[in-house]
Amino acid sequence: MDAAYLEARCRLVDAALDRFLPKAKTRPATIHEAMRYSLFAGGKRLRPVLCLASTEACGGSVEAALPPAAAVECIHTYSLIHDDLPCMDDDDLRRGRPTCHVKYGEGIAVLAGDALLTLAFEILAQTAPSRRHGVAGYVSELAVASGSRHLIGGQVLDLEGEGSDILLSPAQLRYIHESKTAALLTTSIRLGAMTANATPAKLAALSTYGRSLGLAFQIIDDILDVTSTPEKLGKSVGKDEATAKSTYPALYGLEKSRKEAAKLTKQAHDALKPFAKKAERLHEIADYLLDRDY
Ligand code: GRG
Repeated sequence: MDAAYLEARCRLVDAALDRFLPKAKTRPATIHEAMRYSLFAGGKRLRPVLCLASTEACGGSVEAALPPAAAVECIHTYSLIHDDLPCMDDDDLRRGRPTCHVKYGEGIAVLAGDALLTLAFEILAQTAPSRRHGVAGYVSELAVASGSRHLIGGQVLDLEGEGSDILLSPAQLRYIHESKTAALLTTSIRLGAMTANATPAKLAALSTYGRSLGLAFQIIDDILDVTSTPEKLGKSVGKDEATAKSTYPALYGLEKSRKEAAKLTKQAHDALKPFAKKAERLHEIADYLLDRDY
């Protein structure tokens, strides 16, 4: 992956987020500070970068895709803040910093998550419609991916599986990964394409890419929980094993999990055939995610 491209994209996304977010001093300052604290803590910006690369693959303008790119990062950050709360995963470290509730208290952390969730839709509503896709379509796309059938639904199943000493079946595990991880990644990609007036056929191909990429991404995330360090990842590690959580490494072992991630990444590449050279960045991102060590 071209590091200069990634850095430039992250800078563009960060500048857009800074513009879209209320200033830290806007009253009541605590909530705006807390939102900014978690949002600007150094995430990989994977979802917005995918959104912009997908726009490029469809021949659209990166500028026009900045609102959806910022919106998906707000949703993602909200989900991390809430996932780290004591009533969920109870984590102290995220993106290399104390988690939002450790820094600001639980009440403010809940509200900072809520505020980022609602702000995401405020930002998304500012996206210009394309010929085939209107603002209602954008809003519906993000609402469905973030709602009880996908992002939140996956978290519910994860919560219900906690404390159980029975490993989930492969189909159940895949369903959780699809809901919790792949759905928002796919929607980030689809929104970028929608702003570029993508045809239904292109959207279908990008959905296949997103689903395969999202599943591979989650498997690698689970592998890194076993093999990496908090210094590298900026979050706690080893928790899955300690809590006997059902993950790919727990079900299949590390080697088989790596093979599955590689197979899914190949499927992601294959889905991009209709885009030929235009999908170069999407291909690079898929390889970069498979090979990452953080
Ligand atoms: C709505 C509370 C709530 C949760 C939804 C998304 C989610 C479920 C929980 C967040 C924690 C988690 C393990 C999510 C799975 C997806 C994933 C691996 C997130 C980490 O994403 P990265 O690596 O993070 O892109 P950065 O910090 O780089 O943005």
